[in-house]
Amino acid sequence: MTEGYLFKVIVVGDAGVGKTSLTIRFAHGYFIDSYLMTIGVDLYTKNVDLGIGKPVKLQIWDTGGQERFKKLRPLYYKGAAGGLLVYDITNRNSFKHLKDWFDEVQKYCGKIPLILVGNKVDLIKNRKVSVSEEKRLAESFKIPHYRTSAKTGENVNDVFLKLAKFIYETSIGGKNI
Ligand code: G3D
Ligand code: MG
Repeated sequence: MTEGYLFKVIVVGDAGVGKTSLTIRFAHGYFIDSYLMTIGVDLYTKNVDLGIGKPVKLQIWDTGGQERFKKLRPLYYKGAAGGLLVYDITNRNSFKHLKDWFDEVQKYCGKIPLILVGNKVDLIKNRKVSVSEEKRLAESFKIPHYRTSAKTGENVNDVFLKLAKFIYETSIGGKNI
């Protein structure tokens, strides 16, 4: 009998956009497992309640600042059930590079559930990406879009929960545990 689900979640985007901060903000206070740290990946796990009567565990893989380290990629992407595509709303380049990140995820993982995440919304006054640009990109990727702040916590839980639901509903990559 199925007792629950385990979803591997990846968080991709340029260095400095806040991937580690978002992950730690979400997983804070829960068991942190860093056994892959030596190969440049930190692993965080957190249970989420999707109201489905079975536990869902998110296992979040965070690169240890080696976003562009090619050798790590196959391992990092292998078996990912879904992911966050993160940019920094105050950094135009991080937005421009999203297409590359999107293509890379598709190359290694196929069509897994993804969410577009504009982080650092607490710095909205310094935004360098317009609402219409964000909207257009999310539409072209056909994925939902959120703005978050790892600093204030705004939308952080929601975005991971939304992704967990999205993965569950599409039932791709969920493993029984
Ligand atoms: P990364 O894992 O994608 O490389 P980090 O990004 O989580 O290491 O964050 C990079 C920097 O951005 C950090 O600042 C971090 O504190 C900051 N940061 C992350 N999320 C937010 C946010 O939501 N709002 C604001 N204002 N800052 C954020 P430092 O100064 O340590 O480089
Ligand atoms: Mg990091």
